[in-house]
Amino acid sequence: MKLIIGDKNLSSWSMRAWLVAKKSKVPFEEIKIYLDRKDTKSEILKYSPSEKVPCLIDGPITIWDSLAISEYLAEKSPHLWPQDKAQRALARSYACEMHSGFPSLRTQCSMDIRLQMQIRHLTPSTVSEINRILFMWKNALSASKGPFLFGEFSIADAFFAPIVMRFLSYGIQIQSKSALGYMKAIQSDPDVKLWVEEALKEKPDPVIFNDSQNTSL
Ligand SMILES: N[C@@H](CCC(=O)N[C@@H](CS)C(=O)NCC(=O)O)C(=O)O
Repeated sequence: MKLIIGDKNLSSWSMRAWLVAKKSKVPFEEIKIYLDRKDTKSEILKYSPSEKVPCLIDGPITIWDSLAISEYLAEKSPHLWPQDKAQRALARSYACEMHSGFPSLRTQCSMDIRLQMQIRHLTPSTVSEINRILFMWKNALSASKGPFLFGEFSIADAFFAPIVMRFLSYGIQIQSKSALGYMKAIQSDPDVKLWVEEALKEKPDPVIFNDSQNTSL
């Protein structure tokens, strides 16, 4: 299998699929395409018809979108979802809500693992999305007793791992004890650690500004 991903520092959807692939225990080759460069789109298009990463290639099968990739891998490695039917349904709801939701948080606090700051202003919709996430985490963790949302690491945790990265980068003040414990568990996971280590090693391209009007890359 080949997994096509974006920068480890920036690509939250790649991080989700990559964590699921690691936890699946199915060996894979990783192909990294740096985002926001002149040739990003054409490079991604060599593999992914959606022009987005992540994309998984398994022989003749191409799967794009982090959730589709996760479900594909869960067919090979059923331990990626909880065993219990009701828990599995709940874990899927968590992952799907993450996949389709939280637009304000994703826009205002995009993943940037190298970034360390204290954000001064959060929009009301970002605040309410953060509170929703904390409420979801509290409910799952109080039922499972942790360390992960449904006990063992599942696809739901892979989907929330980039949220933990954002909370850390933007200095989001979390008071919930269970959320702090969960964030520690995510940070201490060996695969998350490896992703973060590799993100820290990436060298961003310097951005050169100029005074011609309306030029981008
Ligand atoms: N819904 C998609 C979103 C994928 C996505 O937006 N990927 C971004 C990187 S995190 C991308 O490929 N951007 C490249 C571009 O827009 O040029 C998923 O879950 O995989």
